[in-house]
Amino acid sequence: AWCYHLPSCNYTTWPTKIPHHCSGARQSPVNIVTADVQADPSLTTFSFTGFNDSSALLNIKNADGKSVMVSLDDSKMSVSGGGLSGLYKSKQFHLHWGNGSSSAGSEHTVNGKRYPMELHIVHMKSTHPSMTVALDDPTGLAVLGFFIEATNDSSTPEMWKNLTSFLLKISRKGDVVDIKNQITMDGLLKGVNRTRYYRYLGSLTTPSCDEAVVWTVFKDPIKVSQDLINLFSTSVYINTTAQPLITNNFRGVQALKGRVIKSQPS
Ligand code: BO1
Ligand code: ZN
Repeated sequence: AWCYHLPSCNYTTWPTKIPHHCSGARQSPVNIVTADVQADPSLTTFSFTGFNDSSALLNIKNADGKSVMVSLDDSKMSVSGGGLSGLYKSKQFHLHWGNGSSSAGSEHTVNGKRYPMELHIVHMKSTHPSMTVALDDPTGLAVLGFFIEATNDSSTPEMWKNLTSFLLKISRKGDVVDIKNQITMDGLLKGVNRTRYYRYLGSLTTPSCDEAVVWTVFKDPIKVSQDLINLFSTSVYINTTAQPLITNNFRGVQALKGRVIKSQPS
């Protein structure tokens, strides 16, 4: 088993314990060095379908004591454009965060800067019959990553209060709560410029680290109040409430190994 909180099972051990994938040539996350990013005119704007549909967010779960995950209705939510080939259906989103006292919780970094949190919306290429098949395709998944930056309450999108109000109900591993018709993806992404992003080919950031992900990391962060950010590191546990809280559930940055990160021409 792997973990985030113990040296004996954290991400520094994954490459040896899970050698098939976690030590490959296109691992994620990475540090984005903005001076090395290359312009790519094929990186057009995205089309987002169902991001305004509150019935597309099904439930919120303490996902295996590793993260908080919202399941998405892939018959209602999808993305296309953005330099992706074809349609990718939305499966789930989840979050990565720190330990509350430090402001470091994101997986990707920009010029070495780590944000307090990162949100990942996981998509699967619509032509694939299953996740197993998609994970064998170098572009089978598209993950949209959004940094979360701490701000004062007044600019926090209202929808983050709705989302975080469920955290105390999913304290224990496996806990799940229905959230249908209460939250929209657009509401959580309110105020974020979704036209400027980084693009590179990478992997899942957790075991089995499959190298099947077209990564999009948006430049503009979501602004969420520090109080609401702190609820993640103080509400959800790795197992029961007698065990540690889920904190610092991010992987360290991986070597680019010759990869080039792209962005739109300015
Ligand atoms: S991430 O976005 O790179 N942090 C990431 C990490 C792990 C997964 C997805 C995204 N795991 C996969 C599971 C599949 C599952 C799929 C969608 O997520 O390996 O079994 O179907 O939920
Ligand atoms: Zn993730």
